Amino acid sequence: MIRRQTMLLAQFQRALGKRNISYKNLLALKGRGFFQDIFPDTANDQMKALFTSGPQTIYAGFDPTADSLHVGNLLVIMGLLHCQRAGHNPIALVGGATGLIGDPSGRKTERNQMGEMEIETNLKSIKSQLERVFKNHQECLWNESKNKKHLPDLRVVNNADWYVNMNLVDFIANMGRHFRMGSMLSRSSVQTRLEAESGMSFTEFTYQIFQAYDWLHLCRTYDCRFQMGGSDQMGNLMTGHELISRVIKKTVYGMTLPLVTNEEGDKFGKSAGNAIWLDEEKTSAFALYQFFVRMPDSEVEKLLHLFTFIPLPEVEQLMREHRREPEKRKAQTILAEDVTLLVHGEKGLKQAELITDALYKGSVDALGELNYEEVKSIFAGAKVVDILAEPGMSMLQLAMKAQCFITESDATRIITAGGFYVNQKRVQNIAEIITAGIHVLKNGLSLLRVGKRNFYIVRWLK
Ligand code: YSA
Repeated sequence: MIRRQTMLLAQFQRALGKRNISYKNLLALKGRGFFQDIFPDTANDQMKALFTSGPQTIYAGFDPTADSLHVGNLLVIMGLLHCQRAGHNPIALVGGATGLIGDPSGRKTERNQMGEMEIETNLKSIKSQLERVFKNHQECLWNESKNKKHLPDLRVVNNADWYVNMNLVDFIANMGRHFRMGSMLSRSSVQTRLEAESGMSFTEFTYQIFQAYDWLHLCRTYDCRFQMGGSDQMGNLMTGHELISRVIKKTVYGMTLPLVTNEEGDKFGKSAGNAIWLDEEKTSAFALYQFFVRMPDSEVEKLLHLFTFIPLPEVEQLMREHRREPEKRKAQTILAEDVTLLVHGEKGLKQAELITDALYKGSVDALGELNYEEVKSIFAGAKVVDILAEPGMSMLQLAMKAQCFITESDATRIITAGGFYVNQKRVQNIAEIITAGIHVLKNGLSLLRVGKRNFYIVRWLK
């Protein structure tokens, strides 16, 4: 019930455009806990002047090391979305070239080399995920008429495009001389690896050169003076800053975001156990929703700041309400709704809510809205039985036909004792007649349960 209410509230707020907070001066995002570091150190005033003088171009990069982005990457996407909301031009770079090299940042060992085919497949999915999230954001979390502002387009670029025809000798001869060995060796990504037993390959050592040159290329092509990335990207950003100041004498600015971690301090990412992916096939809308609904109270305020566009005073109000009745998980529910909307759109959120209702609220309506495949995937391990619909069938007959019990006396004893459920509702009368609409769902299925977790899916044949 509470979720229904918060859903209505959320829809109402969205309709009003209340969540349409936007920060023209992106530095104001500091108030939401967005930036870990901004450099150069002296940049605040210059950056503010640029942000408020007109549209700027900001980029962040994603390497195709897996076939999907994950919730950790979503923070960087949130950063780009804030840029877009403020009227700046976001660029998402996908690393067709850098993916082949492998970023050593934040890693203790060298990555296994990836094949070009694998990279190609991963690039495609990452690109379409980025586009989907930006589309969902525009459709579900941005109110154009209220803001009287059209969102600038997202530009997706692939760095393989500018390396593919590049001549190696020219590159080393012309660009190589601008990179200083001292600076490159001082990066913590390099230091950590040089100290480790396995050391560092030359390939990995060159990674920062490519990320730096990308920025130079984007700066020349799109006047892109800002780069964002997680805090593990700091060294790569600094190499870019140094290169650009040497080659085109322009000041560029780096913004790093804190690495989001769980309560135990493990980074949200693909290696931390149960990764939460943005790809629906790998993490369903329901699983993503539940991941955020289950967030501990200690994390939820921080995540509302980072992963929603709810204005800070509203977050405070929400947290006050939440602290009065924490058991209702109102703050977590709103967080889960907004993230699910962003990643999977209205349809995904509806689906996640229906499944939640079906599972935890015993809602017959919700169960009936799901198709057979969905019911089967939620109640994985349930036995599926096909039963011919015959008028006047009793509960006992149904239970026996579905093979829920071995003998009729077992069935009678367990059903009357309250251990039998049809569509998540307890049934104790063995003589009750099976009735469409009550026992047979809109989707032509019935879900039977014996005890806590023995599920049976009945497909009614006509
Ligand atoms: C960037 C710029 C270029 O010109 C070329 C390539 C790149 C990609 C970059 N070197 C990289 O490897 N990024 S990544 O694919 O590992 O991650 C994408 C972004 O998500 C990075 O900014 C990373 O810091 C961020 N990220 C990953 N897990 C995170 C996180 N941010 C916050 N919290 C987490 N848990």
